[in-house]
Amino acid sequence: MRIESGLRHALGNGELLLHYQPKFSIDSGKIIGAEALVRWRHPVRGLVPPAEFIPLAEATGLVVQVGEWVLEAACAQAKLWKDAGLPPIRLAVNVSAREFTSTLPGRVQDTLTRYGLEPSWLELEITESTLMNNIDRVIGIMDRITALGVTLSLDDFGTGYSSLSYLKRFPIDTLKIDRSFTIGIPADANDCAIANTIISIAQQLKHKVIAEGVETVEQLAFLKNSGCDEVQGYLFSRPLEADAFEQALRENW
Ligand code: G
Ligand code: G
Ligand code: MN
Ligand code: NA
Repeated sequence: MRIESGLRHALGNGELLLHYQPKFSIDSGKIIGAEALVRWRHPVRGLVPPAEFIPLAEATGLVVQVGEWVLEAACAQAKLWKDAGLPPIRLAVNVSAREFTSTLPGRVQDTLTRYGLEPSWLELEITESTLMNNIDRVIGIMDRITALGVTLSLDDFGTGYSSLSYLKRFPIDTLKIDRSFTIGIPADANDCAIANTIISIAQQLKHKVIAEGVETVEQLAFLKNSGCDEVQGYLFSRPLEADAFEQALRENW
């Protein structure tokens, strides 16, 4: 309860901020995008990671307001980078199941318009829990979002309920291999098999595939050999403050 009222206060009080974790093309080694990750700069507790407040925000519904703030902040930042002449990248925003409603496409369009931002700058990462709602409704919202030119990626793929028969109907651009699978590469034969299977599904459905949580050169070598397109993880970069990300982008694009 205290954390809930604290979070409500944080929203109005400018205590949330975004960090940006770069995403890299395996082929070129260049930064091709970033994932925006929210943090809460708490006056007493310091920098609170999302794992400590997003689940609560999801349970209380506050995640809708958090999500509104995140989309706004991410687009504002992308606009600053664009105006600074930085190379165009795709900035990914995590969207909770509770935010994935019929009002989302309009809000996305409105935000892009207000910032004068091309839709190619924005990606939404949705999780499998989003897909557990009425599937035709979800696909309708997805279609409206992709019609704007904004791409969708499927986060935490393979960790939850995912029906392969629906997967082919989703207008998604990218599948994300969850960190819980990446972690076992190359020692765990099951994790290797799962990663290879996800890559194969992505290729056959004409989606891109990114592995998250890449921490070792052995993982990178395996993923490259398996045909994975993109990587994200501590081997390359932790989530960075905006200035540090901008610096990384200038150096490695
Ligand atoms: O940055 P960190 O690894 O602590 O993030 C933990 C999790 O919190 C992420 O896996 C992500 O799913 C979630 N998360 C981070 N930022 C956001 C956000 O802006 N919105 C939502 N809904 N979830 C987020
Ligand atoms: O749930 P989601 O995948 O959106 O969140 C990504 C989270 O994973 C972020 O909080 C980020 O800080 C964390 N993360 C990113 N890369 C790595 C990594 O290579 N190793 C570990 N252990 N965590 C990572
Ligand atoms: Mn994510
Ligand atoms: Na994930």
